[in-house]
Amino acid sequence: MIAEIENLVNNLNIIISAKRITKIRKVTASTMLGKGVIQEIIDNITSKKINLLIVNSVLTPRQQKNLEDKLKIKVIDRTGIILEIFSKRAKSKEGKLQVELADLIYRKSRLVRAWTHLERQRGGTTFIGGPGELQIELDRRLIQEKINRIKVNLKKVKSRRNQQRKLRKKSNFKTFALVGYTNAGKSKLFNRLTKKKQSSRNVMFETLDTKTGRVYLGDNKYIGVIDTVGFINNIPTQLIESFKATLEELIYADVLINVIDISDINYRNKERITIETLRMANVSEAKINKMITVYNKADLSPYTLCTERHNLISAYTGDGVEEFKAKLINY
Ligand SMILES: Nc1nc2c(ncn2[C@@H]2O[C@H](COP(=O)(O)OP(=O)(O)OP(=O)(O)O)[C@@H](O)[C@H]2O)c(=O)[nH]1
Ligand SMILES: [Mg+2]
Repeated sequence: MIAEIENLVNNLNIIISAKRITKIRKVTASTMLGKGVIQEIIDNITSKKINLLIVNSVLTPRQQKNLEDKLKIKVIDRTGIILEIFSKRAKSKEGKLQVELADLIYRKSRLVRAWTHLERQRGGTTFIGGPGELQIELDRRLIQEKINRIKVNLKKVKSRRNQQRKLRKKSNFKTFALVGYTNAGKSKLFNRLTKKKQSSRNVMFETLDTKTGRVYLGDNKYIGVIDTVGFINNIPTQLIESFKATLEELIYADVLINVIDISDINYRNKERITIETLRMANVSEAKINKMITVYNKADLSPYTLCTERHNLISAYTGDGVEEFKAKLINY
């Protein structure tokens, strides 16, 4: 899974000068990492002029602070990186609100801010120099007030969504929500099915917002298909908490479709992570049990198309998609 964090980090235009997998036999409570590893990092910092340490794990605020004090450079954990990617991707007002909320919840618990919005506006993700180094302590009360304001705004989003759902119910459509690991090809499949042009790129978390489209199944039958945000291993709980409005779509959808990139050797693991994340998002067991699984990117995999049994498709070439669509009539 080191490739995954590297991918995320590269997406933020951070240059990786050194990386290391370390087996932690005994967690040092104050810094997570032991003395030996810390010394090795210090040596690297000096020899390679490194100014940021990324720990691909969840650090407590105290651990982060202690590491920063020892290393004299910024330290960021997996949650921080994922939140940073999300804030880079958010485009719609709702997406931005939800990401900001996650960011604030994260920061509220931190002793020191990882970096400020001001810094971001000034020069992007530079990590060194700038006002961030002054380690401006954010007034927790101010953060809380901001959190409350965002929550009020998101409530309005929620009621708008409820309204839309009611309309959908009236039209008697069954809705199918595409779920799955980030980059599995949900948006590509959504485009194939609905003939819409949802952005689909080879980057993680391209989609943050929900989009709905209509699909004609023939015989005067239509269904609604929903494209939504992708999941990842160890998804920050702050994101689940703040993306409630988006994730609620999954609770209200009639059927879920788990889109899996079968060309990925880790696909079984990702299938499991998706199910765990759905549970975290309060999706019922009944809905998880009747979830349809579709194996995408068949064009990149050695498996041969056997759509009848496996729902093997390629959203890219279109192979198997019509056959898969035909099966949706039965739900
Ligand atoms: N070769 C191949 N590439 C595919 C296929 N489906 C999707 N892709 C590519 O995989 C990448 C990710 O596709 P998306 O549709 O953006 O994936 P997603 O699941 O929506 O990702 P998030 O929005 O990040 O959750 C894009 O570069 C797509 O072109 C497929 O069947 N075959
Ligand atoms: Mg997408």
